Amino acid sequence: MPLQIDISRFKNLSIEDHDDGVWVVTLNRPKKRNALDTDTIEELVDFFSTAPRAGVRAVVLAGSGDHFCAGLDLVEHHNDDRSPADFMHICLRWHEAFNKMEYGGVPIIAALQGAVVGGGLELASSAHVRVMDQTAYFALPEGQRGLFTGGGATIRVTDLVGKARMVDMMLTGRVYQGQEAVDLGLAQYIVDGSSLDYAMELARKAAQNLPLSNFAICSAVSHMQNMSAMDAAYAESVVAGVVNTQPDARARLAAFADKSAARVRPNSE
Ligand code: 1HE
Repeated sequence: MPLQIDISRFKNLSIEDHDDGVWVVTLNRPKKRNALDTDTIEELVDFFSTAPRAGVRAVVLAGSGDHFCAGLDLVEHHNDDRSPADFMHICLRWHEAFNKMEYGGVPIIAALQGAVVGGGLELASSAHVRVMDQTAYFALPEGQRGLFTGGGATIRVTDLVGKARMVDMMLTGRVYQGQEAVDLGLAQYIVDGSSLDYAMELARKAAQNLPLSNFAICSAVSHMQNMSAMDAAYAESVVAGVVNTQPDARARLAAFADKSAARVRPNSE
């Protein structure tokens, strides 16, 4: 029996369940540019801890208003006047949420617009696919604010753009946008229209894959990046042993064998 997600308990996230197994999770504090306060992080932990066991087949992660996310709630941080230990524990909760996303096994497609900055970029980089519209821009303003990244940018943003660009972004506040952001790997898609619409399209596509295949894609690849090549090859064999012999795949393989399944073709002009 899958777990139920009680959407009434979410306040800073608005959550919609679509019939096709795609859920839309929207940061819902547009007046604060969706800045990440402690309650929002707890709600992300809650949702993404439950989603893999609740039959969620794909998630679109969005931000309401003109900006995806302005990062750490700087006003809350200022008002709370936190101790080093307090803030360490806050960062650990961010990691809990973002690790649940990256390693949870449910495909997450982020729909980006406007500012994707600081902790907002850390959040976006925990998704598996990022779609940006023409307004989206990426930056790490931590250096200018007298701060340092605490939500995984040193790991995930560095993975996306490389160490030298990550350090430059932090030192100089450099902003990336448009096609250049895609070329660097900050997003995989840029669209002229709505990033949300395109993210939905991609999520619906991913949701048609078998859940066990998606689980492997959206957890094993990340785990294997943390392993030695020898261990990753071993782990890949074990995962493939389980996934590639799943009974649910037999109908898909039969359709290929009897030539009724779609073939892989180049994109038409
Ligand atoms: C906020 C935040 C926030 C806006 N925390 N309240 N992140 C940053 O350094 C980015 C800070 N934000 C901005 O640069 C701008 O707000 C935006 C470019 C995102 C949007 O600009 P704009 O002109 O549309 O909005 P605004 O007038 O600056 O802000 C509107 C309101 O949102 C205002 O609140 P109000 O009550 O006065 O109306 C702002 O205070 C509020 N707001 N951003 C709190 N970030 C685990 S470590 C992670 C470390 C980091 O993430 S550092 C990067 C922080």
